[in-house]
Amino acid sequence: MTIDQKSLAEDAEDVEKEQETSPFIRTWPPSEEELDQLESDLRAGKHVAPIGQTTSHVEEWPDWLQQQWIASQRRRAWRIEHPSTARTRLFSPSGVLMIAVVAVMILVTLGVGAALNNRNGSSPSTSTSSSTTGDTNDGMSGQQTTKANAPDATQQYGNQPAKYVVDKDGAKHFTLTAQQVMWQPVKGHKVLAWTLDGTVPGPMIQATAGDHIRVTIVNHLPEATTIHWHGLEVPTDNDGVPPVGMKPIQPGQSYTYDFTLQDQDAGTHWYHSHYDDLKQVGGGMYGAFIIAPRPGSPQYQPMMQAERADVDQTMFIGMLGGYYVINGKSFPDTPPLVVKHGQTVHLRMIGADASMIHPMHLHGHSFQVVASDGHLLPAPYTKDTLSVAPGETYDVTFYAWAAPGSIYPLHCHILSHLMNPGQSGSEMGGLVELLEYQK
Ligand SMILES: [Cu+2]
Repeated sequence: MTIDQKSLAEDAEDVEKEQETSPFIRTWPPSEEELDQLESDLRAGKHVAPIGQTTSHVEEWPDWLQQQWIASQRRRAWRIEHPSTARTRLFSPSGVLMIAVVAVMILVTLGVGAALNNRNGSSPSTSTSSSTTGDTNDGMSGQQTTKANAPDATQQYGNQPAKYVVDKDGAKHFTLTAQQVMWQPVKGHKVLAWTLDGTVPGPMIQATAGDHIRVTIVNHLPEATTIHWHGLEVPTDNDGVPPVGMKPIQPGQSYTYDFTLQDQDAGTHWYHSHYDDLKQVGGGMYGAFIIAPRPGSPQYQPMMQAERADVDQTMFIGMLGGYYVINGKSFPDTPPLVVKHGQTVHLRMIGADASMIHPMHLHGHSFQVVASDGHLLPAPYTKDTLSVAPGETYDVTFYAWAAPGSIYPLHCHILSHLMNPGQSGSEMGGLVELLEYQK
């Protein structure tokens, strides 16, 4: 017996033992009684299992997820016990009811159509359906559905370089306005966005380690806000987390953050709201904070070398009003990454999603992961799929080897993230962007 076979046999024994001792479901499909017992135990907060004892219950799951899981197991058990064919479905009570409802609807529609035709005296093709506009958000994510008097966005794309003035003491002084706009993740579909300066993502702050930075946030939102400088070593009163260190910035007020960038802050970072986070960050209130290493600092030489590239793109990956978005846009409206054969490309991926990890996969190329959370890795590694978790940033580089005119997708590999609300089948949307080689 080789070591591998031995460990496999031991694993199988362990699993058997675990199944015997697990207080959870032992047979599949579970019986109604077992499901009832499990449900009442879960509701009573029992079964806080040692890690690894079972896969059927995770103690950290929130209530709603537990209930969802139980419901899914019930449905599954029911389907296994009651295998249905098209015939049984059609003649089941619900099937018969469905046929009756459809028949009534057809009759009513014909009746209304006929009445209208009689009134108009002609035009059998007159449509009686009221058209719905794709104007407002499809309501996939509850927090975005608030009707607001937000103006339409005046710019189509975010990530624009943030402008600054130099104060008398030499500080670079940026001013960003927090405001709501109606934003289009794809043409013709507007969602309410919480933004800085009216775009998703907000303006890109670019600076150099050692810079003295001031950022004035003017709050034109209907509620309070703050900005957190994600990944930067700033004093607690500038960290942007109420009630720790600072008070929230109330609507109509402004606040100026004031800090100096450290050498260890060099790299790809970002800023985002830290107030009513789900609504504000989930609504698009974030932007890039790109910090170049200070010449002469320990970070300078290695970082300039590792991240040197002909093409530099920042990609915020997240969700907005029910749409999966890269830089605030869903495919096919995500701007392409345009390269020339022979160039080197530097992608800065930033996980701006409120809850999901997105495994980003590049077709036809592998890339070097050179930095994470802004910091250079001791040894870069090669990947073609990189999971970007909420809050993380990654710097990856690759060589554009392919022939002029080539096109490759760069997309999330959770396939349900490649759809826009209302899409189905072969349509593609969501977290896809195209790597396009110039001809
Ligand atoms: Cu994804």
